Amino acid sequence: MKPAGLDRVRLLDLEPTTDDFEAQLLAGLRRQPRRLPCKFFYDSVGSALFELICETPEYYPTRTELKILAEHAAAIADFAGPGARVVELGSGSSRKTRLLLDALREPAAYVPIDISREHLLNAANAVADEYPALPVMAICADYARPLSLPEEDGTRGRTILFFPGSTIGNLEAPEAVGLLARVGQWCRSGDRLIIGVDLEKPLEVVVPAYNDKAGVTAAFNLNLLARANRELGATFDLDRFSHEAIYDRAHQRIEMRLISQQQQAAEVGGAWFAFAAEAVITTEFSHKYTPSRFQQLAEAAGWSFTSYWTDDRGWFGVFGLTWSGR
Ligand code: AVJ
Repeated sequence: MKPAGLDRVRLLDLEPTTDDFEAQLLAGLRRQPRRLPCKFFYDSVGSALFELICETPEYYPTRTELKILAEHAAAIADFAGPGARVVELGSGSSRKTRLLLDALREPAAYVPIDISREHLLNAANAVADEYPALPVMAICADYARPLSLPEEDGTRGRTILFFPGSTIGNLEAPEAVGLLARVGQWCRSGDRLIIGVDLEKPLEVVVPAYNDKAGVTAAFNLNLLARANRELGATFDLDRFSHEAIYDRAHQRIEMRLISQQQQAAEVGGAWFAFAAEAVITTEFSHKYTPSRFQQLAEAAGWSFTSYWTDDRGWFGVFGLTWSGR
């Protein structure tokens, strides 16, 4: 049986491909230091593991951001204005979106964009079910690559880019500026960006968030190699790599790594890679900003600072930005 609402979700599938995974995995293993792009975490296993990370007691960002969105929903909706078309980057489970949609006045459409097709469709269908009057157009794509949005139809309010989760923190500053400038191209002057950003805070809070006791983050990290084995026939021995997450003070970021526990080799796409004992593969950066450093970054991309919402402890920031670039 088809889930209700399935007919109402239009899918634009730009097929973020697996050859992309193979090519980028090979390139990342060939360079020194070795580094793999974190977007490949999110196959269906990885997306499910990420949802579990959000439930761990240590991982504060999701629940802190949800609280901010719930508490300031009315102000955020005012900032968005009536008749908004909500375009979400990396929509995941769309849980945060509901808080926004509930507060908005007559949203014109919901356009979730995600790299993980199954996850995207499930979330888009659930939203379509719950908001019967809302047109939903799901886009399966890697938004880190050039992408033009389908034309919207006629009369509407603003385009609201919704980018929660502090995913922007996974990029290094120049790439982050590039992405925010690029998505600005979807906007007219006066359109909005509502973006969640994880902030600097005591390391006793940050570091455990990436080293949860139950080992969910470790499983999420190792899934990158497991995925390579599943999809590309790679031969990583998952028992001989371990998860590590350290805080790099010089760069104000968490760095997640996979560490080879012994000397070993693995085959990927016909090529062999040798790993010394303790060899490091960096798999993710997660930058922590101060509000003013993030504001500068957004302004460098053509967004002007309009509003800011945070929690009691100032752990996480939701920025309301206005497109002023061209
Ligand atoms: C949701 C991508 C921002 O960097 O905190 C969670 C991903 N990695 N635990 C983050 C993640 C390890 C997360 N982002």
